[in-house]
Amino acid sequence: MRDSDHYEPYEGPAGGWGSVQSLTKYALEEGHVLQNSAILAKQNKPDGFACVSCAWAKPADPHPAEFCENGAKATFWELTTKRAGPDFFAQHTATELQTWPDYDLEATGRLTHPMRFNHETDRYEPVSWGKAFAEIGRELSAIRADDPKKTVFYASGRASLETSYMYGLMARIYGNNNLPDSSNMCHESTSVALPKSIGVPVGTVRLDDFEKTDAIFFFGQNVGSNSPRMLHDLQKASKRGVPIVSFNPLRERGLERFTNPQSPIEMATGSETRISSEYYQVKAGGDIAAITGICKALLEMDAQAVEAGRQSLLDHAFLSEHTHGSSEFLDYVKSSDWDELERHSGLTSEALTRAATTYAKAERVIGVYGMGLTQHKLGVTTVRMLANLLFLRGNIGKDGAGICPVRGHSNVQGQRTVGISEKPELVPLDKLKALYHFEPPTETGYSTVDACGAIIRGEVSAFIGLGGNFLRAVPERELMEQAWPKMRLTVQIATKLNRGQLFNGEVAYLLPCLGRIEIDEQASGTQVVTMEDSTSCIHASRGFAKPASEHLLSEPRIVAEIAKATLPDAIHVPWSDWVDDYSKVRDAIEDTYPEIFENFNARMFTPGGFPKPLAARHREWNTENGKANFVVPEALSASFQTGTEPDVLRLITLRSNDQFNTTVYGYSDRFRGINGTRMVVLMNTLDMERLDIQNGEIVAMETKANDHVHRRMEGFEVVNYNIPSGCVGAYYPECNALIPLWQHADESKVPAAKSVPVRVVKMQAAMDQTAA
Ligand SMILES: Nc1nc2c(c(=O)[nH]1)N[C@H]1C(S)=C(S)[C@@H](COP(=O)(O)OP(=O)(O)OC[C@H]3O[C@@H](n4cnc5c(=O)[nH]c(N)nc54)[C@H](O)[C@@H]3O)O[C@H]1N2
Ligand SMILES: Nc1nc2c(c(=O)[nH]1)N[C@H]1C(S)=C(S)[C@@H](COP(=O)(O)OP(=O)(O)OC[C@H]3O[C@@H](n4cnc5c(=O)[nH]c(N)nc54)[C@H](O)[C@@H]3O)O[C@H]1N2
Ligand SMILES: [Mo]
Repeated sequence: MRDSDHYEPYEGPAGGWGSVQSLTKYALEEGHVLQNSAILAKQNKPDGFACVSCAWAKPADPHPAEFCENGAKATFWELTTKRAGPDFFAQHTATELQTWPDYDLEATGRLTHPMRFNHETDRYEPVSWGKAFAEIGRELSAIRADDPKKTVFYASGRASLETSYMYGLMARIYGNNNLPDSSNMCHESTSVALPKSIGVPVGTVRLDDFEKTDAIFFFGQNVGSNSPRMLHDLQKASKRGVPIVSFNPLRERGLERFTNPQSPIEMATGSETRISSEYYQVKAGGDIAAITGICKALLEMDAQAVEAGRQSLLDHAFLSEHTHGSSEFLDYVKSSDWDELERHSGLTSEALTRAATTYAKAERVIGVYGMGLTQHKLGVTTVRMLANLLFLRGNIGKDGAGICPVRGHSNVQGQRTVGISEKPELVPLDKLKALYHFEPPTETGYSTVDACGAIIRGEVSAFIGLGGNFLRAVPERELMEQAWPKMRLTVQIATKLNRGQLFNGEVAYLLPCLGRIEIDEQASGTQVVTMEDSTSCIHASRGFAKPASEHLLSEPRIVAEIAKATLPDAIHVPWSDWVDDYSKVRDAIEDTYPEIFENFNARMFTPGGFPKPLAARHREWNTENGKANFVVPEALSASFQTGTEPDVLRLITLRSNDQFNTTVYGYSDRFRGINGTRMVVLMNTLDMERLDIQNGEIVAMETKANDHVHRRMEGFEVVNYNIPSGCVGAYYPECNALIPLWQHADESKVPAAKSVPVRVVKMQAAMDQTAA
């Protein structure tokens, strides 16, 4: 037996000196230190730019440095001095580049020229923008004439409201609703669950609620890595003595303790703030059972209180006036069995009773969550269970309380607001029809999973990617990579090279665009763009840096040029005027969505953003029955039923602290103590003993699925880790080859990336090699 070479437990807090050191390293590697430091001062400021990393709210009264380690990394990564220009592409074939790791591909730097792929030389070659748009337009028109549903318009959640509005409009005039979005792999479970529960598709919490809350319940979100600025809000709450109760299979450091790197005193004295006051290592997919257990304990305590003549612990007035289905839900909870709840959650009844006691003591509770809830078979139900829990004590629609999904990409929520959706019923088609004089398509388009299925079946002819790394982010990687080149046209609008761009249709383009931090000059002058954050506040963002190359075009311009070349019939859309002056796109957004975007151009610089109206915040329920709705869960486990086979484990695919989705910044997952490699599998001692697997051993993983696809990956180093037995952890996107496409959340179709049924398999050959 040998130890893992790549694991050493991390003892420090989140933030602190580690984050300063980590940043200095990136600043040096990516160049431009001084310029970038000046630019960082503008990050997330009312007159500055919105961070390109996470979607967490931007306060109206920002800190002098309103950024975090990972936000600053994202800035350095975009403003790098490295370039992947025509010389680079002349030297490397796509076949060669397919062997490079994700990190190496993006580390080549910013794309500089529009490129067309030449299948004969197996290389990207420079092309003029004019030729590129003309050919893309011809190809798209030909496909449209055959069947407009054969084209997919994907968007990753970074593009601005302006670009997104134009992109969605282009797809609809083209003739389809094939507008899958990264949200389909992410918070779509939220977008399906919350309208049914509370009548809005988004969270109800605003930043100031964190100042008024009495308790925070935190499910399946890794704040220290994925939304570190939120640690400021949590730290302040903790210092007020607010309990923070976390449910997560892993003991994530950011959820445990934090040293604010922006506080000189904390840095000098090394003082830390506890974040979680209670920490429950729930099993993957165990949250439905955990929440049922909390509710059960609450009911037991309530019965005792009432019997003793004390006040009830439930908010009966709220339940009767505002909700539907409470008695069915309470009956369900009462009839649930503690043994079953313990088995499915992996938590004891004592632990769940402790959490319930904290819940019962607090007048105002916020429920926060992330991918740990949404990326499961019953992801939609799990989100609704959290709403159920909040309903019991009237914790929606009052100050200091509410539900808080922490969104992913910096404008992913906003893209949905302005029409990027495969679901036409969510878009004001009548308005679009009146404004632009066309017949909008009414058939539901492809979600991400549906688009993948159609690509695998050979039913898609063209794929346009507005940002992102679709092929690397989706499940079923091997089938997808085989099917992808069979498309006629693939176009990627991007800032950096990634693996998805190395698999190409017969005609393929790589179109480089400005990043959000860069100055965007158009005919009317320097432009600003807008986005919506996780708390539904809408902000302007102004670029400050010199563009990476003089050949870059802005995203609105690229979308407009493709639209003009493809849709000669769209004579009522002023594409060119919009590009000349983005404020005119904002006027169009306002005309289309007057309730949300009233006075848009005037309000976009409001410090902290201007809020989107949210009926649920005022206890108005825009649901079918006009009530907030309880749900009775269909099962206690949110995961796929893996049967009784003990060797089938639930694989949780994880993000490290050194990546943004498929963008790998480096190989240091500092808080988890994993360094130098991403090919690890985190395993519990009991599972290792049962399967006779040693720490540091190199193993394979195979998916347990009753279909005919053999999904296997080799070369994972086992790290003996504090993770519930029956669960293993490994990194996304490396593991996506193991996720069956059909293994997604019911209703929302979010790939079930947090519990893939796998077997960990010994690799005899590899072991012998290690021993030798
Ligand atoms: N630096 C950085 N920031 C990011 C991103 C990034 O990659 N890097 N990605 C952005 C995007 S697009 C998104 S969507 C968000 C993602 O941010 P998160 O929502 O935090 O997503 P993950 O890191 O995938 O997983 C969240 C946590 O869920 C836990 N978990 C897994 N399974 C379960 C379960 O069954 N129950 C519970 N209770 N917990 C579980 C995991 O241990 C992990 O801590 O972050 C955004 N911000
Ligand atoms: N197994 C597993 N799979 C997952 C997840 C998981 O937790 N586990 N998470 C899912 C989630 S939550 C998400 S959101 C998806 C992410 O899926 P995507 O959003 O498709 O992927 P990203 O990795 O964010 O995309 C990175 C690329 O975006 C491009 N880019 C960066 N900035 C810009 C810009 O300003 N403009 C343009 N045009 N391009 C830009 C760069 O070329 C970069 O290579 O992955 C999903 N897949
Ligand atoms: Mo996401």
